[in-house]
Amino acid sequence: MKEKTLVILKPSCVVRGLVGEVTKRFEQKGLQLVGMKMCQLTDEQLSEHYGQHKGKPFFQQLKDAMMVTPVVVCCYEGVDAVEVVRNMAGTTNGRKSPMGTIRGDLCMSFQENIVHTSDSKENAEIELKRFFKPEEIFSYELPQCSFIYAADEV
Ligand code: FUP
Repeated sequence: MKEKTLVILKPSCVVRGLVGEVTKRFEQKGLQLVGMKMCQLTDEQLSEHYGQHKGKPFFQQLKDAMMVTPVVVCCYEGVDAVEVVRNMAGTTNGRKSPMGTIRGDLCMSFQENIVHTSDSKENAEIELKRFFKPEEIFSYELPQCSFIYAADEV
């Protein structure tokens, strides 16, 4: 079944000029871009988004780093999209993330790690609602769909 997931191209991605490189990878993989916008995140949004880290010593620093510049929020759709995108991002620490992953190839940091990706289907739904209005997520035909998936995969 196709599902949707959230990717945030963080300030480290925007400032280092890696937006094209990262989105190219998702495009080449066969994921469908169904939502994309640049926005300035707020402390309130980030307190909710990173709620699991509330009270930890790095919480404010993490939120501040996400507000240094605008970010690009993206919604990608595909079969098992949450897991596929998460695997493409790699592990949290860029210094340890395997080569071939976005973080492994493009960054040296735990926090300044280029992308946020939803970690489960449930969280993807919550996070997409947090950052997109319903009308900002699109539905359109992919003519090449039968070359991306076999008939019984979609
Ligand atoms: P991930 O799902 O890979 O983005 O990782 P987490 O949800 O664990 O972390 C969210 C963000 O908090 C990442 F940018 C890393 C940062 N973080 C720290 O800076 N210090 C920590 O101890 C844990 C997370």
